[in-house]
Amino acid sequence: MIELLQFRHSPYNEKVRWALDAKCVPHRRRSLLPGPHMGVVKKLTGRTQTPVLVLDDGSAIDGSARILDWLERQHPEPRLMPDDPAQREQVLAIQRRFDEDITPRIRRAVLDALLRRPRYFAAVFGEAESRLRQRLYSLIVPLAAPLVRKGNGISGAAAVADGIAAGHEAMDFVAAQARATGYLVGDRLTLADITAATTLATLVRPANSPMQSPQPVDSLFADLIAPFQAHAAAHWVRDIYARHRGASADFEGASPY
Ligand SMILES: N[C@@H](CCC(=O)N[C@@H](CS)C(=O)NCC(=O)O)C(=O)O
Repeated sequence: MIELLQFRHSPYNEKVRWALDAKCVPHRRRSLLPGPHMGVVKKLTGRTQTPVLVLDDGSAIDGSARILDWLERQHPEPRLMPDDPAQREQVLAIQRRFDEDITPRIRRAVLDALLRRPRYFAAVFGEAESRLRQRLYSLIVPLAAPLVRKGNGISGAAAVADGIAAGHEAMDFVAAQARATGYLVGDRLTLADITAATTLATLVRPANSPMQSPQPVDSLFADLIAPFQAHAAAHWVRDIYARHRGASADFEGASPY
């Protein structure tokens, strides 16, 4: 059975989980803790980024866009790409914009707030772990924080402000783009919707996403995401999750299908 090596709280990982679930691809999920994940992932891909999909023959694919491309070819139904070539280009352009610009910028603001609360950080990423392991992990977080900040370009207050600006930019784009049909490209769900919804899920925390837990939300993190909640795009995220995300969004181990 193929295996997804993942972080629980991550837009790129959630994008791949959604596509696997939508296509009912039997798979196993293994949640890794940021930091300790490096040894495991590097052995497979030579890099350290998640998500990683390990195929039945032991080969590994990383990069959410590459994984989605593989999935669309191997498991074409239901289709997450339009048939029309111009619309396909539009979907890929939206995916690129989020993957390469919007998502890393928003992540700076999100990670900054989480790193300031080591226990909450440990709960967010270590929900599948025992309380004791979460506690031990929370003691490492402050030590690793400078490296995490450097690796993600969190260079100071300006980078955090830019991350918040990226959240507003993304929400304005989504609200305008989805106004006509409820979808970002054409009149049905595509990878563009999944990419935008999973990125914005870190700010909106829709039901049925791992980004909704743990509860209660840390107060600093709550302050960060509060200004986004009433935006039309936040309603779009909740609605698209409710209508399209399906019931098996969050599980550890083997998939129920
Ligand atoms: N472009 C990559 C980005 C993946 C990425 O940035 N993953 C982050 C989690 S959100 C990660 O694994 N960071 C840890 C690391 O790079 O060591 C994709 O689309 O999959």
